[in-house]
Amino acid sequence: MKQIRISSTDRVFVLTGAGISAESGLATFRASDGLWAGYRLEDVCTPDAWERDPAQVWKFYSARRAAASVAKPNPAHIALAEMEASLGDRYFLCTQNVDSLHEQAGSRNLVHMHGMLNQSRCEDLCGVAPVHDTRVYESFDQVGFCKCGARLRPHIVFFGETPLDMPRIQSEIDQASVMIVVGTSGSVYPAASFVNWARLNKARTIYIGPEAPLNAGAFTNVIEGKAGEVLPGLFLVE
Ligand code: BV8
Repeated sequence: MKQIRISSTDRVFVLTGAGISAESGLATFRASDGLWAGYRLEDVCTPDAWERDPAQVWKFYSARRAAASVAKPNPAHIALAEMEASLGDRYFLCTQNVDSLHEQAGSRNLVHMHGMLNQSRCEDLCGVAPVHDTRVYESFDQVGFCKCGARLRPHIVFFGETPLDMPRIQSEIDQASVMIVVGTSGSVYPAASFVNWARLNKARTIYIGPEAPLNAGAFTNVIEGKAGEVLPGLFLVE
């Protein structure tokens, strides 16, 4: 595989999706045996779902916590952490994933734009910060309460809710000369628009995954393959 140069002046923005965690054993969303195969989005990942059946939402996210608790970073997570170590503050990682595999691999300068499995937050957004919470709730009556008395919910961005850290993400995209997107179908916005924003700034845009994403046309390079096999050694950082 021909290596892709990262020059001494390049600034890199990386976006990852569920595909980068697939080789760590975590299900993606839209694969035939994926997360959504067992659930309807509307039943587990919307504010209405939370209002209507919070127990079902916690059942879904508790199962995700259990799966994530035994997953380990794969060579793709490690390759990105090594790229960050080489580039320092010329590297930024935005993940759509809610697992902590990037952190476990050594990534430091990152945001989780759709939240994190290992945190819970006040359902009323009372102002109390999200709390570290890895509990796998067997039943809804085990779910704790916020200091304000409201129920705790997963610290997850549901459909219809505003993604986290958007001002920081926008600023990093505006400064990036290279955008690397790994393992995402390009089906959810605004994440699927990031590549278009990068192209507006004349950035090189590279996609890595086994099948072309829905927004494949916006990429200067589409490299087909599994992230854990293709990413290590793909980029030559000068
Ligand atoms: C918002 C929660 C306003 C955490 C998630 C019409 C047009 C534009 C927008 C909309 C629209 N209609 C509705 C919207 C808005 C909506 C949206 O996009 N809906 C979709 C369905 C059309 N978006 C929202 O509501 C968002 N909020 O828009 O607010 C706003 C906008 C801008 C600024 C301020 C406010 C909030 C969306 C967040 C929803 N929460 N997750 C969780 O449960 O995990 S979304 C969830 O699905 C993920 O977080 C991720 O973002 C998304 C897509 O999943 P992927 O990661 O791409 O996974 P998928 O299974 O789809 O694909 C896996 C890929 O991996 C595949 O391509 C596969 O080939 C590849 N792969 C497989 N194996 C490997 C691999 N790749 C590499 N290596 C491998 N081994």
